[in-house]
Order: sequence, then structure tokens, then C-alpha cells
Amino acid sequence: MVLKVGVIGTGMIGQDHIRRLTQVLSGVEITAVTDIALDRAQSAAPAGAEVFETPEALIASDKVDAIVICSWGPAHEEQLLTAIAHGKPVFCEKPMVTSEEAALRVMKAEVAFGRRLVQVGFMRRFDADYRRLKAVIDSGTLGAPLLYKSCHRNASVPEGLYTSEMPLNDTLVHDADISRWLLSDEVVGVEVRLPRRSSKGGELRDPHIVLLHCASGAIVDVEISVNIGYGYDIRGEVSCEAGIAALPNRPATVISDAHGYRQALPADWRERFIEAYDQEFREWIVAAGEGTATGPSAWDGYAATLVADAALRAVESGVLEPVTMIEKPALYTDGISLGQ
Ligand code: NAD
Ligand code: ISE
Repeated sequence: MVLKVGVIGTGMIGQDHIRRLTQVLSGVEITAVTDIALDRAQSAAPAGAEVFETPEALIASDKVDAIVICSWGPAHEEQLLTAIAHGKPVFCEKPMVTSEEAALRVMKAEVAFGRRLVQVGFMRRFDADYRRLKAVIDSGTLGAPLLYKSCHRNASVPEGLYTSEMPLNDTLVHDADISRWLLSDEVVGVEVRLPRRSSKGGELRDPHIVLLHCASGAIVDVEISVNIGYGYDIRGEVSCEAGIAALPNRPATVISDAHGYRQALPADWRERFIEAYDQEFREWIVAAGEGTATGPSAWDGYAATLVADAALRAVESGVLEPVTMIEKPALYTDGISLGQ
């Protein structure tokens, strides 16, 4: 069976996901697209796909079995709730939503539906390097994880569109999610420190140092820099009781020239995580074909949203802001959310 997919939002990542769903992966066909910029939807639409004027019409269409949301974060809640109301599996790019209240509404709707429908686009969980790193930590050979250093450096971000809240409610959510997943832990408190501001981003608040305090006592130290200029530089290193486990540098041709020995860095997330996005969709297509979702859940989207909210509060207060979660609904307690 071929999964008929409708894509909402045909900007940067929408176009990249359309490419992978039409040119890389099998068992899937894009039958519908929409965007508030209809001309963008028109030019991104693959052959045979219908361009819908609204997300509601696309979701309701019987041409669509499952939905991929690639619109801006604040638009996700309404689109998720509509997809759940139609009982259709939905892949939603991160951040799942941009407030705790919205995350609770999405979980409530999915729990009332009674089956998982939502997968959140935390693609790092599908990256082979992160999966190997987690396998080492889970094996216990290095003892308990004590500290995790996560560097999240973007070469640049779209000027004007990327605002000072976004390092925390758009970028940090990846580090929050991967930390919970790698350490099989929950975040219970967040501190933020603001170093000297980089002149490269104009008025943008950048960089940030964020400390995630975990329930086990482990601490995650996150650097968010979004105008580093030289490339897309993602690093991760876990300090355990009996050793260190770290992400490797990505393989790249070694160039020797007048600047010395050097290896190119990925330009952006598209290049660095290309295989991870492919794999997250491979797994999504299988689950969506069965009318459900696996992988990062609405609970994980909720957890990351709480961290972002706490980080934004911590910028204002300058102190450790607590993170308090509701009791985990049974729908999310099967081990899918944490530890897998
Ligand atoms: P973008 O601005 O390039 O594209 C977003 C598109 O959504 C635009 O074309 C816009 O017109 C459309 N849109 C916005 N609101 C809409 C609505 N209500 N209905 C229909 N269309 C709407 O942004 P982007 O970089 O492609 O990011 C899109 C989403 O993907 C964001 O949530 C972002 O955080 C996420 N993202 C994730 C990753 C990742 O690594 N997983 C990478 C980039 C972006
Ligand atoms: C972007 O939306 C992503 O999700 C990228 O993975 C992240 O590195 C970047 O900071 C975000 O803006």
C-alpha cells in the first residue's frame, strides 16, 4: 500500500521533506500540499499533487491518509488538533507547539482519540551517531552518566524571521529532547547564562549557555550559538563515572593546503542530518501506514516545550527555573517516549 501524504508548509524544510518523500523513500506519495503563500505551495507541489487553499481542507481530503506539518511553530497546534480530529497520523516538525497549554491540549486530544497519531520531528534520535552513543550509555559499561555537553552551533539564521526567543523555543528543543533520550532522564530545572553578545546577529540575543538539571542529578550543559559563521557544528559528549562517550566528527575529505590540514563542516542541518531525516520518515511511513505513530511522541514534544518555557523564564529571572510535568498519560508509558 502506498501512503498518501499531504504536506502543510512548503518553506525550507517542507521542500526538503518533499524531496525525500518523492525522490528518496518508497511506499509514499505526496498527493496534496498547502502553504499560506499559495505560490510557494504551487511551485513546490510534485507532479500530480493537488494544491489546497487551507490546511483544514487538505487534512479533511480523502486524497490524504497522513499529514506532514512543516509550517511555523505557532501554527502547529491548530493543524495537529485538526489532524487528530480526523484520526489521521501526523508528522509534525519541531517545536511541536510553543506553549505548555498548547502541548497539554494536543496530548488531551490524542489521549481522547485513544491511539498515538503524532510523531514530532526530533530527527537526532534517528541519527546513527546518536544511536551508537546511546547504545554505549545504555550498556552501562561506563557507569552512570553525570554530565552531558551539547554544542548546537548554526552558521546563521534567517535575519528578521528568527527572533531572540527562538534559540530557546526553536533551537534548544533539539538539545532538550536528545538529552532526555540519551540519558533516559527528565529535566527538572533550567538555568540560562548570557555571555557577551555576538556582534554577528545584530540585536539577536546570542549565544546562550543553558544548564538542564535532570531528575537523576545529571547536568546537561548546552551551548546555543546561531551565528557562528563557519558551518553547522553539532557536538555531544557524555561524561560517565568510568569514562567519556562522544559523538565522532563527521567523516569528510582531509584537505591539506596553505591553511594546514582541514575537513569541511556541514553547511546546515539539511546536510548534517540528511540520513537521520531519511530514517525518521522511513519509520514514520511504516507506522502511519498502520494508522498510528512511533518515535518521539506528543509527550516528548510537551517535555521539550516545558524546557523552552523554563529557559525563557530563566533569562528574565536569572535563577534556576523548575520544570514540573503532569503525570504521564498511559498512552505514552509504553517505553516509546523515553529510552527508545
Ligand atoms: P520556513 O519559513 O522556510 O517555512 C515555513 C513555511 O510554512 C512557509 O512557507 C510559510 O508560509 C508556511 N506557513 C506558516 N504558517 C502557515 C500556516 N498557518 N499554514 C500554512 N503554511 C504556513 O521555515 P522552515 O525553516 O521550513 O521551518 C518550518 C518548521 O520546521 C519550523 O517549525 C522549524 O522549527 C522546523 N524545522 C525543523 C528542522 C529540523 O532540523 N528538524 C530544521 C528546520 C526547520
Ligand atoms: C532549525 O529549525 C532546526 O531545527 C535545526 O535543526 C536547528 O539546528 C536550528 O537551530 C533551527 O533553527
